[in-house]
Amino acid sequence: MNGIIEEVEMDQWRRTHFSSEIRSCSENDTVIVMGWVSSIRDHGNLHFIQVKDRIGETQVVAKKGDCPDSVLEQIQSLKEHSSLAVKGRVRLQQKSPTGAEIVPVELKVFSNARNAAPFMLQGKRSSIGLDIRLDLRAVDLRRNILQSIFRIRHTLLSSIREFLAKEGFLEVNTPKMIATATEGGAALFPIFYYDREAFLAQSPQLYKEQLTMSFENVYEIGPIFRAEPSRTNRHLSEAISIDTEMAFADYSDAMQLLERLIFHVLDSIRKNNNDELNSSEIVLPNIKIPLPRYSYDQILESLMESDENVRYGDDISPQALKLIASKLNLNSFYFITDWPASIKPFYVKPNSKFEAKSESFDLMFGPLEISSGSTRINRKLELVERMRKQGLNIQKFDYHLKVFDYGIPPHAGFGVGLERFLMSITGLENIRDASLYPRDIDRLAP
Ligand code: AMO
Repeated sequence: MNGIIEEVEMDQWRRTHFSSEIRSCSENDTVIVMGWVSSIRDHGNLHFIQVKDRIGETQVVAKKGDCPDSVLEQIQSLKEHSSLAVKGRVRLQQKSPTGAEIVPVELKVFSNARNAAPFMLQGKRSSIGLDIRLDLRAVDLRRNILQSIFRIRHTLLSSIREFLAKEGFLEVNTPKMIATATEGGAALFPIFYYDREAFLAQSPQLYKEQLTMSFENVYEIGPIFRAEPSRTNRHLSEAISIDTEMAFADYSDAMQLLERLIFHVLDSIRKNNNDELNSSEIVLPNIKIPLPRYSYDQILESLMESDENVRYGDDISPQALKLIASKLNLNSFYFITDWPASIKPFYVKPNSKFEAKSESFDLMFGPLEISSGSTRINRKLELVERMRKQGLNIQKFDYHLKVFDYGIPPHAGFGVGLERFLMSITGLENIRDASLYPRDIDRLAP
């Protein structure tokens, strides 16, 4: 028979075991597993079905004579991706990939897959175009490699929360509908806010600075929105930013916090994601802290020695960063510090001795920027002066500037792009795979 299997309700059926728990059952125990079909091998009268759930995978073996004919008939029509429950007997089996398998007694198919997915589930990296996968992202996310990446992401986020809480940081959420820009270079998405124009927040920058007045150390993990007109493999229109801000600290304190945070995250992933690391090609970077630090001047000198066409005060282009990373053999995390004040946003503090430089840093991974941070200006007049120099409309920032009349402490912080951080530690080449539902200039769905 090769038709569509009747779809039924769960009714009273509930999962008794996750797939990975089958191996600790006794021979002939009756179990119910629930999940979806990740692969089917058909040898005529013998069928092997892999059933996957959120913990792992188990093998169901249906052989004529061993299981009811009605179940065998259902299995003959089963398609990969269908969602189902299998009630069966456990058979301990050395040869089975997980040491035990299930001989089915009854099957409930909840939802049949109508189509074959246009990509392989098991492949480590997919050769299918990214767009085809993203168009069917919910199914794409069933692929093993993406399962590993998003489980690693989960550890990354929980270990960051754990680390920052221990360091005395309070988790906050700041408005995402805002009145003014904060990050000069990046374009804003305008929105309608009742009868006024407003914008989606590019960064929680000004709010996190303000919150150092009352809470000293704060962090936020939330979306940032940037109208990026370019199509690169490292820009999204909506990204997740891990922002920190701390009182009574400067940029060297912020760098130390960031490198310790990275160390802690890598350590937690090593401890918690053994399965993901063993079953994929992911090789976590090994780091030692303190991370290497290069000043902007050192990078520029090195570029000039290589006849790159750069001038003091220029931003360092992606091509120049590639050149530097390969010339200095920088294939892991390092800092570039003390950037020219002229190319940093208005809130970044110029160096008190050399005004042209700023107390700032970027955290890099090879040629990829992962984070920026700095000491911030905490005096109103200085801030107004910097805003004026950058041609900003000072009146529009009135809501922010008035806070500076009430004793804001010296403060510093950084913002880490979550997707870029995940790319760097998992070796992803395209940022879109580090986001569940990426947004870019061409993509607003799914
Ligand atoms: P910056 O603009 O450098 O700094 O952003 C911080 C980090 O956010 C990530 N990021 C992005 N990731 C994907 N797509 C994008 N379009 C994108 N834009 C930024 C990067 C980047 O390093 N307020 C400061 C941070 C601070 O000083 O605290 C800021 O937003 O990884």
